[in-house]
Amino acid sequence: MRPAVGALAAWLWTSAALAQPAAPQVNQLGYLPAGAKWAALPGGEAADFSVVDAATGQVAWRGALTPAADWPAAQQSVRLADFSALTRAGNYRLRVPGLADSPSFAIAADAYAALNAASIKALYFNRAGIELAPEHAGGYARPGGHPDTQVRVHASAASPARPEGTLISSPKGWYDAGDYNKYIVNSGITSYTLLAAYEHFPVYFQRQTLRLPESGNGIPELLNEVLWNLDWMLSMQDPQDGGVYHKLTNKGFDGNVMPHQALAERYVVQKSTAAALDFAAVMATASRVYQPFEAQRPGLAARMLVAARAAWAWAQAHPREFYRQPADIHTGGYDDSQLDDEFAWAAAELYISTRDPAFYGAMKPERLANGVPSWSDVCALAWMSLAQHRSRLTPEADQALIAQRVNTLAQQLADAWQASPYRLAMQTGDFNWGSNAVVLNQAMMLIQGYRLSGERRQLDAAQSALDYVLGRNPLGMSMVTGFGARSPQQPHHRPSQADGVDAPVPGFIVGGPNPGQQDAAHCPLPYASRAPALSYLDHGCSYASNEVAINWNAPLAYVSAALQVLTGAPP
Ligand code: G3I
Ligand code: 9MR
Repeated sequence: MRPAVGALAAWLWTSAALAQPAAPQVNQLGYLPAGAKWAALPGGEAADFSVVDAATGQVAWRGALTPAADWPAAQQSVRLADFSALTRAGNYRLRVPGLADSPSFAIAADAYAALNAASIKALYFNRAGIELAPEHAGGYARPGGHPDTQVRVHASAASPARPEGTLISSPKGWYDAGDYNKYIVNSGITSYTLLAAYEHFPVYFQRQTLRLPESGNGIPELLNEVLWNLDWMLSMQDPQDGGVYHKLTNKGFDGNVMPHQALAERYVVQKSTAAALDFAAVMATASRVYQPFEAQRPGLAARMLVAARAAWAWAQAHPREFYRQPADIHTGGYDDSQLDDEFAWAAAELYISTRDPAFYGAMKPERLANGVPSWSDVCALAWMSLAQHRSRLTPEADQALIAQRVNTLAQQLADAWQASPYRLAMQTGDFNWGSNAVVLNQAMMLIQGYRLSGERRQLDAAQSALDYVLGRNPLGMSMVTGFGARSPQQPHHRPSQADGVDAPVPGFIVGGPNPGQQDAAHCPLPYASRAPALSYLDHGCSYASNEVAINWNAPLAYVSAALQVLTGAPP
């Protein structure tokens, strides 16, 4: 895509927009007829708002704005407009005297269906080791890159059967993000979140079509896409001992080139406890999800469970093999030295899939907290799976504890949402690297609460989170490439930057506002603001606020599908 001019224009636009916010902020894709509908705007004089038909200008709804209140995350005074009771399908704009009209948005029964499909298709666009053919990729077709059939065992990963320099084959998988490396820890939470989406909403995904190379093979599209990554993950296990390499990587990050032009030597690096446990959890989960597809992939489900047990056994024997980046490796770390949550998550998934109570005990459930998940904190994934499978657990499982952990977190998030001047559970300190995914993982946990309790407030708070990433934010932009009236144009994503196509690869959510600004020294333009919720730069340089990543797309896929399915028919 073309860099400088667009970026400068975007920066000027952002600066101007920050100086004088021009329009009410809405979910630029729109709202479900029966869903909550909130818009936001800066503090000011007007008392009322209207929702007008986008074509005719006819007023469809009038309401009162909430009083102005300070929202510390944006260091701004904000007001809200609630038009949840408007349920008639159509295309609308929000109008407030003294401001420009909002971008147009829909109220539609399928408001998030295309977004959901694109959020999964984005992972296809990030597949390693395969040509993207025009019939599947359209204008984003490209040659294959990184076959990874001849990968060297790095010194840190050497073992008697595989000494340093041994060549192994570890093809397929998704590129992690804007870079071209493949990391087990981040692949783990990503694959799991998508498998959970399928376990929770199977009918929705059985009906979805994505135009993948595998389409029509009898496996639902989402599961076809995830399988591309699971096949890679399986090849990252050392068959000799069950250990799992932490990552498959170059020594340093590639330049801004297309996959087939990136020819640096690839390595598998250090077996780690975190990789083994995340691998065990995902393979245990996958063994139950793919079990019905024995005809399509004979033996796969059983092989996955064997692989999960072997990785678990390795982790028991090597409980403190924390990842330590070797001196000659400079790519992403995903290093974590607090692994109680990883142990518990792997134990939970093995328990659910095997029904062996010993795994329930290994979870140490009474000591296991719950919290919004991230690549480094996976305790929530254990509770989420236990709640999903609660009616099929053995008597050892503490049903009250499972419900309590899920509900307590959802209530805390719903309380924070209700108390927030912006109606967002995010606290100022939650805005860090990948903040858009923090918002969406909060929503995923609110949805777990709603699925147990049916408490409407939790669903509404999750809706607010999706609204936020789709444009009801103080930047006034949708954070998903190709979706909404204003969306990221210059993501830190090597294919988007090197493919010669103006528009970025669609369906990716960018990391979002991050006051850490760790990339500032690499950027030719300054961020327009330091305020946590405004600290964002739509420029290819900005890997700390404008990169894409598979683990950020996964909760987007989960939440958009969940709201489609759960919000129901209009009252
Ligand atoms: O959680 C702490 C918080 O407690 C603290 O207050 C705050 C203050 O700095 O930091 C928070 O931690 C941040 C963490 O992200 C949150 O997840 C770290 O500062 C920040 O450095 C860390 O960034 C990670 C980044 O890699 C750099 O290591 C991101 O999580 C992670 O998503 C990102 O992942 C990269 C891969 O390494 C390489 N591929 C691209 C991918 C996406 O950018
Ligand atoms: O492209 C890299 C991105 O995927 C990572 O998230 C980020 C942080 O590890 O690093 C990026 O690479 C940058 C490197 O760290 C410093 N030199 C500039 C690179 C981006 O062009």
